Amino acid sequence: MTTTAPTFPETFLWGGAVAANQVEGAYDEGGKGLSIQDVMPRGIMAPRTDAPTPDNLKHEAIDFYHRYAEDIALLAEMGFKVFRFSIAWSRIFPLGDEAEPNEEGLAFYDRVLDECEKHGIEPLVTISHYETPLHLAETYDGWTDRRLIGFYERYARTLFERYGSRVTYWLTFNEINSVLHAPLMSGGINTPKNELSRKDLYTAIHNELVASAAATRIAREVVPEALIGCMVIATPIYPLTPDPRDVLAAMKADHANLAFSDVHVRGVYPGYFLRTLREEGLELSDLGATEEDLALLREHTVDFVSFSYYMSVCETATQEVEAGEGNIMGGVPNPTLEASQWGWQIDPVGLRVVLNQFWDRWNKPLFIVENGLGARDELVTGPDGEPTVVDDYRIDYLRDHLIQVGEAIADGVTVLGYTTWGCIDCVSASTAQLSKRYGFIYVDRNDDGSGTLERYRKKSFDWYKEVIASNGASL
Ligand code: BGP
Repeated sequence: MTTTAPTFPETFLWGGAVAANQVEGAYDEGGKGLSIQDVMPRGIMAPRTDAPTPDNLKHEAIDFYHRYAEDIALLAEMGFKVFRFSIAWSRIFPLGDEAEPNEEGLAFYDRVLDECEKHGIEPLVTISHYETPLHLAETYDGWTDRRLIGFYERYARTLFERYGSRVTYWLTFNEINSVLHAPLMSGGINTPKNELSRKDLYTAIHNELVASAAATRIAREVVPEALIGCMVIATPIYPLTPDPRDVLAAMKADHANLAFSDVHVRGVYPGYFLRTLREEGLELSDLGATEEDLALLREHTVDFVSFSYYMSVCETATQEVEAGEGNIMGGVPNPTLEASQWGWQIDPVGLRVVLNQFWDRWNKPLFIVENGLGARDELVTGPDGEPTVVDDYRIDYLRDHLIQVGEAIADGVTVLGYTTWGCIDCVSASTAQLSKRYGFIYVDRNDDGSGTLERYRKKSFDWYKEVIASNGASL
């Protein structure tokens, strides 16, 4: 097998990604309401708290709310072409269901966009990234209630009207398929996972998909030049053995994820999804799906498919194997792969596999909007006397994955761009800690909340700068 040097299109969008709740802090400033993240101090797997508690690192996070200009300047120094960030719904509509937006919240993102424009960085905006207003979780049980569709429509319209002339790329929901595994974080569903009925879970999925299509319809009307993308967790699921029963188990697990983009892209619920519903004793009508909903899904499909990629997993129907560590997707470990310090199995080739699978399946441009290595970094003094991190492990991870992106492009896949996750260190979604770091930029803040919040360039900072400057040739 020959491997050619990767070639990226001239228009390739190189950059990085963050989410509001993981970087902004200022959780009660500027008229912001509480979001579900403000009562999730211990991450996805732990139960929520009754009210905000002082140990919640997201309350200050890395203080991007006050330091955004300095941070975006650092991203610009690396040559970023694109910066993915999310808008905190509860900054714009503090409760989520009120009639009028909060001007102070809107003005903050104007300022963020000003900085992006100053540096010629294209914004890529996630409308909802695990930040459902807490009031919607507590009063409506999140997306299980279809009234959220209307609240989301109002929110999305407000964003398109305010920022539409400045933002081309929009994502409706971050990792929409994660609602299967993390209903509170992903779907603002307050009912604990073990008490949530399948009917309510599938209703929430339907409501989110309809809301996404509704936002797409509004974008077509308000900003016809906008490009709307869906966003899913992409995890290749391999059969653990060649036994056809394992192959089938892997296919079924894959279907659970593919269903979301099948609806976003093709506009109809796939047969295998309807079968899953039937096996649960449900029909689409039990989820409250109306003829109007189905027409909306059909008529307002997305322009591109975006995804996060961190790992692959295996499935088996024939063996007793313990589930993999640390990831929300389930599956069992692949005996051929190494794992990160948090048990996420590292599989660069899987990225090429998934890019090909998605391209063949949907024929829509793809955007890799998250990829990276969470690691414990050690701050040392660099040759210039400045603190730094010698993160060769991160460079290796990113290089290996980018080479596979190049391979997929050579396979004929259209890839719009690549934004690494947590381009600046931020609070981790799964652990709610700062010690799981992904950035090119180190932020001096520790899990106990101590630290100066100073920013330092890691070794990977200069490496990525060179990758961007050479349009991938330096890989
Ligand atoms: C994705 C989320 C991000 C981000 C990333 C890394 O699932 O969209 O918000 O946090 O994973 O995960 P973690 O922070 O748990 O390492």
